[in-house]
Amino acid sequence: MQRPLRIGIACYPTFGGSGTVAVELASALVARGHEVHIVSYAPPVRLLPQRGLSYHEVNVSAYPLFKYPPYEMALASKLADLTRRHHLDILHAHYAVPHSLSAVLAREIVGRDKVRVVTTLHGTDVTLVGSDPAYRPIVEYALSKADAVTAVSKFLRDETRRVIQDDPRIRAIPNFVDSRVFHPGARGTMRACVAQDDEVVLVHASNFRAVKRVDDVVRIFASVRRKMKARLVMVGDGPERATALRVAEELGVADGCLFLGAVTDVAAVIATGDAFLLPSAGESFGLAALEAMACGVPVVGALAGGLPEVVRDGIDGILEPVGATDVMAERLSALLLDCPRHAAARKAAQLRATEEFGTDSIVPLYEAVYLEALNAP
Ligand code: GMT
Repeated sequence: MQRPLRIGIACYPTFGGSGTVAVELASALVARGHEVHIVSYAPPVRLLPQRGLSYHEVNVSAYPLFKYPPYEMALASKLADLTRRHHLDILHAHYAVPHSLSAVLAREIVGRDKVRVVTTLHGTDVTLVGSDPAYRPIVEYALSKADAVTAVSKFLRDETRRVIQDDPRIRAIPNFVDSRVFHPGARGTMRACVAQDDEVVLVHASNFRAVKRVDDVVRIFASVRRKMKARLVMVGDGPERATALRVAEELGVADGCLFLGAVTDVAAVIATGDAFLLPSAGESFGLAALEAMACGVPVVGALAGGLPEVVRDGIDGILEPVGATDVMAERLSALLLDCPRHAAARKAAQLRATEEFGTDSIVPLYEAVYLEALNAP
């Protein structure tokens, strides 16, 4: 890096996904000497105190006329104000809707000679929300006006080029994992709290939206449990939690399911797993799967979206078509009963996560994008 940069990051504060990537990136950038300002409507869940990293809250004023308070305008004003006060070089928007538009507006307010805009696409901001006619024109506009656009997988890059705009500037930068936090050593601390010694532990972590197919998670667990003593640990919460509970009761396995909600030490819980289940209908990347792999936990998932760019079928996990829960469970049971093969999958998962998706390999790619955006005509 030529010189330390001053970077504003706009993101969602919620559990998992794009907010996590934004915060982890901010922390890694600060560790590399940059100054980072995170902007959101609430403190992001994984944000920890760190010198050089500050948090700024967007306040959306209520007014009787506003049925829909204009958050994107308040965010744009905040970003413009921060750019002026802290002489920001880069505004980095995570998740296109509405952050990319707000960042472009802020740049228009302060001038392109002062700050440049980078947008990182995370998934449904393209595949679902971004392609909705209600938002599509604005996403297309904001992306075309950004100085650089990245997507978290090749799948999402190609999907954006297919669905939103065929812009060759869009490049893939995969998500990354901090192996000081997610590592196999975290396993010992919580394993005894979630299961007995002779039980196999299957873990799932998500925001329990329909796309995660949490009912499939329970189905896989129920099939595995017919062959061995097992426990299912469910991390997170969301709209499909009741569905997962209902299916568990219907299949007679509710007593083996542990719904933990939003835990603070995600790494310690994920590391208790003998396998991680992520049979989503589509994942642009699957950050939770990568975090599990870094903990030495093989992944069982669906052959969809960007997950095959992370998990290698038959090496560090099992990938089958969406909804093929019987085959997933059959292959997983065979793996769990074959100790040497399971140990090899654990090792392969951990090596892949740390060697291919480590913080030190990926964060410089973002620094290069920042430089390119700054040097663009
Ligand atoms: O696109 C979403 O569903 C939201 C986003 C989030 O903020 O949770 O998740 C996406 O971004 C993650 C981080 O880049 C990816 O690991 C997830 O695969 C992706 N989710 C989906 O594509 C469903």
